Amino acid sequence: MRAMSPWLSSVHSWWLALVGAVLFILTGESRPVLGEISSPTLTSVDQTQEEEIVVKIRLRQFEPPSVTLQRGRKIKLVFQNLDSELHAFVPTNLFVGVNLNVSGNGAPEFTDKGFTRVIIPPDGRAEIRFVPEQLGTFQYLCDMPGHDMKGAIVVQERSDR
Ligand SMILES: [Cu+2]
Repeated sequence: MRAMSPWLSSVHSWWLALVGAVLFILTGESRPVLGEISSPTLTSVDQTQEEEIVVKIRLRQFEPPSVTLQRGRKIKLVFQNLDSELHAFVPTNLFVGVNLNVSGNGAPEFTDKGFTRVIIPPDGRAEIRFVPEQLGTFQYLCDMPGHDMKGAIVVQERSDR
């Protein structure tokens, strides 16, 4: 037998699940075969779904001051500036070697070390999409002159597996 491509093999297992469901319906086997079928489906949906976490910036403070992300899970981290002045999100180490996407109406800055900060206008927002890979606590700050603003991003092991 020929080796199956990953795509074919996922179609293959999906097909097996479908056959299982049909057999269940036809034979009326007692306990929920459906539960066994739906759990792999949920897992695959979960892997593509991103989690959204919003940090509000109000009165020169990050709210909440600490957020927790799960390693390996797609995240959309949103900074929402509710003040009438500029703020910046300046990460330390969290994004070293990490692919990310910055959207919103902020002004992101990149150097040869990667993403270094994003300046967020009054009533503006910055959205950072990435997959955290490194465990730990990562401090961040706002480096606007006179602003003493700090926050933390905690990356922990996924709890759902
Ligand atoms: Cu600030």
